[in-house]
Amino acid sequence: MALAKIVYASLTGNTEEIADVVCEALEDLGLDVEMNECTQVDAADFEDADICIVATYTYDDGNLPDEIIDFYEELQELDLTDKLYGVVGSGDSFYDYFCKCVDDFDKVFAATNAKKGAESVKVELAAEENDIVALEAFAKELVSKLG
Ligand code: FMN
Repeated sequence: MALAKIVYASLTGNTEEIADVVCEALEDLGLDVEMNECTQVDAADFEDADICIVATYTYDDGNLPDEIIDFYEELQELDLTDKLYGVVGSGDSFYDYFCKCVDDFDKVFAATNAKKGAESVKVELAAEENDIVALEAFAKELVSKLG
């Protein structure tokens, strides 16, 4: 059975809920899923996964949350050829750089040679019904790309 790993950063819970939605959707599609907070795992753990997913919020002026910086830097060192990846996250459009960290992780994943399995999903604060639909579609799209 294919294995998906979801790594998330979440200060006030919005991104964790988003990660939960993706996790449940992938499980419903028959995958094994491991979900961990970003300080509890190494980026190299993605080497054992078929699908690698990051869920992150964006902090001040479009900066990465402090707690995910080490993970982000480790990810830059990896070769994830033959893996699928996807990125989701929460932000607040009140700020200039809405969900910028989602795009930052997208770029880093692309540089690892992983293949983008689904378009990123950016959520305004907490996920609402339309976001849940988009997150479930994201999961389905990723699974459809498995070889
Ligand atoms: N959201 C953005 O999209 N871009 C930002 O630059 C940004 N800066 C923030 C700075 C501060 C001090 C705070 C408190 C929030 C900021 N946000 C920004 C909004 C958070 O990303 C948003 O509240 C998100 O839902 C938090 O996710 P969490 O509940 O998983 O911690």
